[in-house]
Amino acid sequence: MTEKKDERANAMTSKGSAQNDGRNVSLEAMADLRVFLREAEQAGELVHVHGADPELEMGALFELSHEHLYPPVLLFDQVKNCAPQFRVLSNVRTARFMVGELTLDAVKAYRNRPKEKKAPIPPQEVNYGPVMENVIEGDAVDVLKFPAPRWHAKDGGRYIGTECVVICKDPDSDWVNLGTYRVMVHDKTTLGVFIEPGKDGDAIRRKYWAKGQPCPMVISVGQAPILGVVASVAAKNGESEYAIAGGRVGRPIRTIRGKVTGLPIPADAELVFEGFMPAPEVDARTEGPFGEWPGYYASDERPEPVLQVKAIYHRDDAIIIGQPPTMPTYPGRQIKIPRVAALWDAIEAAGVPEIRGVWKLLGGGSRFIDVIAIKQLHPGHAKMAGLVAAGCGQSYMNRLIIIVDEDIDITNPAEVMWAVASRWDPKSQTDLIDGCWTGYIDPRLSPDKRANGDITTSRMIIYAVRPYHWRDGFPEVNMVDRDLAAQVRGKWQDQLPFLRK
Ligand SMILES: Cc1cc2nc3c(=O)[nH]c(=O)nc-3n(C[C@H](O)[C@H](O)[C@H](O)COP(=O)(O)O)c2cc1C
Ligand SMILES: [Mn+2]
Repeated sequence: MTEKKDERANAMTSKGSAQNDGRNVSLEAMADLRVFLREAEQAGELVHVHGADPELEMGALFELSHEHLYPPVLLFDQVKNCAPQFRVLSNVRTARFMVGELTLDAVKAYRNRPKEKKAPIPPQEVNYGPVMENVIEGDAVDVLKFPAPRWHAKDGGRYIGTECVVICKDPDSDWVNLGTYRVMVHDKTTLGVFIEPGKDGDAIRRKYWAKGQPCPMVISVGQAPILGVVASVAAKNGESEYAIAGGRVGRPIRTIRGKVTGLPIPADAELVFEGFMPAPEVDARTEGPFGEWPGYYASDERPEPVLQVKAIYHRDDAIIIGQPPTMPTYPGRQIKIPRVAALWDAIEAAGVPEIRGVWKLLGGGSRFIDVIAIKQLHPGHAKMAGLVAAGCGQSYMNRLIIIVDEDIDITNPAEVMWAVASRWDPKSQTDLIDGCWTGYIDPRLSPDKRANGDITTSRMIIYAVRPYHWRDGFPEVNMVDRDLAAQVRGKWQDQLPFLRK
């Protein structure tokens, strides 16, 4: 289909498609988990799993689903030893109809998206929503009756919150913050929440504790996909993720005032816990270990504050989102287009010209290994790109930056390593930088640094580019010209099946 036809097709579905870049998800599916479920079924991406065991079996099935670049959307029902009406839904934000093509063109399209999509729309308070179908208070509160899998073998507990949304409000203003922090089940009325130092949620709870008060808090463990998207990205201080989400889906997010805390709860959330988080001096329990995205249980176990649950709200047949980390070696650990785009933006914002592509090498997850293609304009240009990438705000938990020339297909790991093999002189084309920003879940953070609170590691920049001053004399590449290859493929593929992709 040509681009024009594509646009018309999107317009005719009257679904208000989110993008024109191959994504078919409707805005309403981003705004409503039940609509998402229907569209996943229509797209043929939904797989029902009956009767799986929350003790490691669901975790294993989930992990194996990540052997696929587009993991199936898994709907676990009749979960073993759980009330049959509650369900667990996995792989929402990796569905093919939601993410579209994972290509450099998709990154470019994302960076060029129209500005009006960014204008926030404040949430709208309503009196009733499906989350109020069941209201549980007082002695009836029991978080143990909902499915909470032990996902990885050495997890220190059962985790009900993985891709959840934790809501709290700044005590000194109207600012309501949404953040995704993992949530472990301790007992009937107690949930452990792991909020790393420096996160907005951490700053807010400390303000209450400084006044000698517990922090009012709401945790939603099943909600509109867009709420999970905005909760997992840091917004500017004072900016409401509810409003950002509304802007993205083109309508206000509807909220209900919590009975206990007054906090705004998503009106169509699936399962919500409401209560207070006292200071750790008052109540703290052992949290972790938990299998984390770098592929280790690095943050181990330590005392963390807890949510004392005072009320539970849920839909009759609540759907809990289950999205624990899996090893970054799996294809299903897709590249995050917005994250790559943000790094590209940061490098350009620092004034580095001719960036031709930004990507991540599989194995490094969405942080550890950056690959940047440039068209070298002058001596020192590659160095500029490398140093900015290593030092910009997007460089959290980076280990390695590889700069390559613009002829390298940076989405192909073999080509990237070929550039390293053939254009890099380790001694003269490498920078090592000490004392860079990392996090507690970095497995290479040494025990003594961890103990001292020195949360930094070193990082390396590899300039796998033809040295600028002798680039014209550098041996020529003997690969078939890419345009010629495409032309020949087009001409012959009907007769020669090996040419078909
Ligand atoms: C699936 C998932 C799980 C996450 N788990 C945690 C976590 O347990 N603790 C944490 O501090 N951040 C976690 N994050 C990262 C935070 O969500 C992210 O830093 C976000 O900006 C936090 O919100 P805030 O900036 O409002 O504090 C997770 C992100 C995702 C996508
Ligand atoms: Mn925030």
